[in-house]
Amino acid sequence: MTDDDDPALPPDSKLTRTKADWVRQGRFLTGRNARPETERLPPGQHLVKNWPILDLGVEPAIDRTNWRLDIVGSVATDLSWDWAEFARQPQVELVSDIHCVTSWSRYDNTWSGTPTGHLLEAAGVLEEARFVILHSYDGYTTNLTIEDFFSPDALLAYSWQGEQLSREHGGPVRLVVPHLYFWKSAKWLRRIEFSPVDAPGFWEVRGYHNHGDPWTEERYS
Ligand SMILES: Nc1nc2c(c(=O)[nH]1)N[C@H]1C(S)=C(S)[C@@H](COP(=O)(O)O)O[C@H]1N2
Ligand SMILES: [Mo]
Repeated sequence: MTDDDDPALPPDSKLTRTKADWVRQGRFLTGRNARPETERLPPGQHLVKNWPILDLGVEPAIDRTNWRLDIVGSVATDLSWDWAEFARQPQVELVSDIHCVTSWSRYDNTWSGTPTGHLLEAAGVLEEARFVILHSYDGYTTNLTIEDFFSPDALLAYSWQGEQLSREHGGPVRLVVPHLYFWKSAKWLRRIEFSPVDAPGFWEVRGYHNHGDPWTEERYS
């Protein structure tokens, strides 16, 4: 599968334009530098109890019967999982906090899914792989280093708080990488591409940080 197969991006929404403006303003930067060991809430963040929805404004309706996940690129074996095959992979339950660059954080989210580390073996990720590019059903992309992608608390999640992951939050399956700002956690996952070279994604080419560590306020590049 090539990039030509990616669906076209939806037109800019008001939120997309607002978030692009924040790059220019340096919105929510405090200059403080909290440490996760001593302070649970990263600098410039506030706690919410609800779970806000943030995306490009198009929420693809994919159900488990027509969903597929391809794992391609720097791998020994290309994989293309349908739901039944995904469900046969090892599953874990992990609890983590969400930190969104729009300044909200949400504690204690219980996720179920396949740990990303399982892909190392399942696809035979090659030595040359340095980066992971996530491609989603809405045309969204985002990029991570393999170290961040294979973090022990990262997973391909299909459930949240014991319930099936809803469409608006990225169901059937989304990535969850809790130690980075939540824009790195691609919803409606379609394809995972391992690569020797980096490929900045939707927000990374619009002024957002290539790495996105909330603890050091890597909001903008
Ligand atoms: N496919 C896709 N994934 C995405 C996005 C998106 O627009 N499309 N938005 C990102 C952003 S900016 C955030 S903050 C989180 C929001 O996830 P939530 O709506 O479940 O809170 O999803 C991330 N993953
Ligand atoms: Mo976001």
